[in-house]
Amino acid sequence: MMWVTLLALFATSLLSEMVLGAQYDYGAYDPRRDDFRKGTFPDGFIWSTATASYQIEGAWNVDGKGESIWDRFSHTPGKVDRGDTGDVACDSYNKYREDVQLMKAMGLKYYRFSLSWPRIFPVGTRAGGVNQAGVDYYNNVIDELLANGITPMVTLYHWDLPQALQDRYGGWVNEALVQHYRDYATFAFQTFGDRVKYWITFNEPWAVCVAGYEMGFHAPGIQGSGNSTYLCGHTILKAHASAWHSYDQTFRSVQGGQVSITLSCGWTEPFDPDLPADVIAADRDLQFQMGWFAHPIYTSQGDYPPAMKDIILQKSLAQGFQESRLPQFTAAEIASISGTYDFFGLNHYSSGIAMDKVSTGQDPNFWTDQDLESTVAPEWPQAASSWLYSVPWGIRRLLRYIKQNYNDPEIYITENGWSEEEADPPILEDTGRLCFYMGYINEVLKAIDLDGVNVRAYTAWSLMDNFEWAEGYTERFGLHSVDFTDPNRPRTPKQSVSFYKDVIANNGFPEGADVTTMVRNMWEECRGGPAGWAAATRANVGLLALSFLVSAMYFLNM
Ligand code: GBH
Repeated sequence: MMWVTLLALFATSLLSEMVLGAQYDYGAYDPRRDDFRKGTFPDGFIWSTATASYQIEGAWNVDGKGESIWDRFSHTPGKVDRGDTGDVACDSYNKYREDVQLMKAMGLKYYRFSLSWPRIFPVGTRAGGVNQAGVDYYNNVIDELLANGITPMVTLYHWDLPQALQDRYGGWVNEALVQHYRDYATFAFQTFGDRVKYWITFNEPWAVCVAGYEMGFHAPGIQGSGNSTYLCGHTILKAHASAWHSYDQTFRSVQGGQVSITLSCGWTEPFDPDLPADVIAADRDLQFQMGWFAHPIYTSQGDYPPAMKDIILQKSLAQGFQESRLPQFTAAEIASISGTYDFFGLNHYSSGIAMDKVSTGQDPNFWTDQDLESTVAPEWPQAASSWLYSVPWGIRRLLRYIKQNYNDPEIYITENGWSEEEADPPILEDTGRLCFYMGYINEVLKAIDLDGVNVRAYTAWSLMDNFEWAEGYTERFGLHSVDFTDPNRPRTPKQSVSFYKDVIANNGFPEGADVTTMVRNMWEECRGGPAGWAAATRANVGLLALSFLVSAMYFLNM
């Protein structure tokens, strides 16, 4: 009798260890999914913040800079909220030394920023001439960073195309941009590559093509009907690969740097995980967001994802087109794009839920091509941005997906962040952002420790409030607040600065350090109660002790 009881107890304890132990099952109802995890990040982990040229520099028409499509777009009435522009923005063209001190005060050793193409080539082409003042500016920024112990990570294209290239070619739908982009990238490698070792060719081609060439709410403001979006993506993939090869052939052996692209992707859960059609729809959503660019670059078979090729072909034929609206690569192009990476640059913010829904309309576009409907969970906290929800566990699932589908690359998280509304006085106690960062960074730690994902860098968007594209200055993503009504554009740290500073100093969440106390208190506040790490630790220790006791009794034949 005793034996039966003991065996039953043993089995129960084994079972509870399996369920509650180190292994996470990703089940939506896993009660430990959101537990806090203590621990530090791998040695040499990169902590960074990011900005982009048009969003911070200002000085849109000084010292020989050419006009960009964002200058043109923001100067066109009705395109940007309230008519805001990046004419002055954070005035970082003049205040970059101060920006570097903000980073230094946070203990940051890396900074991701972008070059304005028309500040360097005013009309977009090498033949059209180099603007030396623009080159000097970026030399100064890079030198200032290095003098302060901060490593630059440079994005070559964060959306501010020279307007001249838009006028002459129609922008990214035109193949001619491949060579002009290669010339620009090559010039940047040549000029700055002695000091810059991390290059990102494009920031978020999805946004460039969907917001710029399909929806039209970003520059150049084109409302496409069917294939301008895919043509844009096609050109960008070729331009990226061409620049990567330029670096690989000419500069890599001398400069020893790395070149990749940054893709944006939210995580997508199936609406009904038991319905195969929804599971496939959720994956299709990821294919249209990320696979579109990741599959050609990060898989050895290359080319667009089969799911995308199939569905767009089928829709195109049904709509009376002779061939797919998704352009085709030649075998040589597929081969020359595949493998053009040194790491996986990821911008991740939010999550969604997708269900399968066949769209019957004949209207050919990027959305009807996907046959899905998206929603969010009612309990997800929402930021000031309409598309942004806090779903910390989403980043862990996405990281694992990238590991599994794209060749286990080194992943550099190149953006992650949270917005609050513009307010007077500005919101400096930005608890929402602090909680967002804490939750997401903690899930990145789980991805590394528990799922073996090779994450090398985390980058907070953004160093400071800046020009938030079509939303102007109405949405604030900064760790620092910027007063855009003051000609001096003063910067003030928000509460999240002290949190991020502690995380950087401690390389994560080690036990015993000061950050632990702060994190513990804030974690409970963020989760609305002490359900987090303390309780979980107690439960764990209790279960472990019980299982030891039972096993010991069993082996001692008691
Ligand atoms: C980043 O993109 C940008 O790189 C950065 O410049 C920007 O300031 C930051 O985000 C904050 O917005 O089509 O309406 O559903 C963010 C990722 C992905 C956000 C696409 C908007 C879709 C909006 N973006 N997303 S919508």
